[in-house]
Amino acid sequence: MSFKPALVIVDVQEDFCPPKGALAVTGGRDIVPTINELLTYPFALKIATKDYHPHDHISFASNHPAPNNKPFESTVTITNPHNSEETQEARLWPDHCVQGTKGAELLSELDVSNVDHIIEKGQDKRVEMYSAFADPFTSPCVAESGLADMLRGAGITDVYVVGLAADYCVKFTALDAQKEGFKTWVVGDATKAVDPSSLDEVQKDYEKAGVTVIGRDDTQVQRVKDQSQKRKEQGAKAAAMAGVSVLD
Ligand code: VGL
Ligand code: ZN
Repeated sequence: MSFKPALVIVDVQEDFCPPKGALAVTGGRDIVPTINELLTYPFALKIATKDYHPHDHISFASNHPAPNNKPFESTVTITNPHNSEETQEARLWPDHCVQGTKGAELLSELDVSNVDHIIEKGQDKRVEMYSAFADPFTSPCVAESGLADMLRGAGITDVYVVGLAADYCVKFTALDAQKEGFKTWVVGDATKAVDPSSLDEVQKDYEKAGVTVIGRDDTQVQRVKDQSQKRKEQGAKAAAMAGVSVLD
């Protein structure tokens, strides 16, 4: 059975982290050593995503009139710009991850030298986009990132998701990855939530969808680590059968 894993690192950006992030998630910075360790493993593809909003983005409380514009509290109804019948209730946030600002940058301690691609999302001011694949509208979808094609093009079978925040962008990215046909694993130790008390609900959503939460020492992570060794052994075996010798 083929196994070709990808690592997707969601929104490990300054604005989602203490001490200065506009939408800081408690402990957000603490997951970086674990992610950097995962980045040294032989994933076939390593992708980092960035929430990357224009200043007039619909999810910013500052872009809505009082009194229904309290960050973290108020919600608004967003209508599909291509279909007035399709609507979605979305939470309002402080301004965050504005294109070109310090807050939108990936954490400097994240080892981006091991990342193959960076995907930006949330650029369309008309829609919220937690998932790194697409906005939540379906008839039709408004904004797609190209992530699904990138993963499929590389022959990926399994997607490992880490990053911020566990209850928003990580959750919707993992659910979409599974929906797109990839066996999806969330490395729980390498995520932090905006609201940790919501994680039981997130777990239920994952169970319904077939997404599995694992620890960093899980056998499924070990399986990724073992890849390079196995590939080498297979290569040596194939070469031996073909009658050639391989120098390591
Ligand atoms: C996120 C809230 C707003 C996230 C992005 O990355 O989880 N949360 N925008
Ligand atoms: Zn956002």
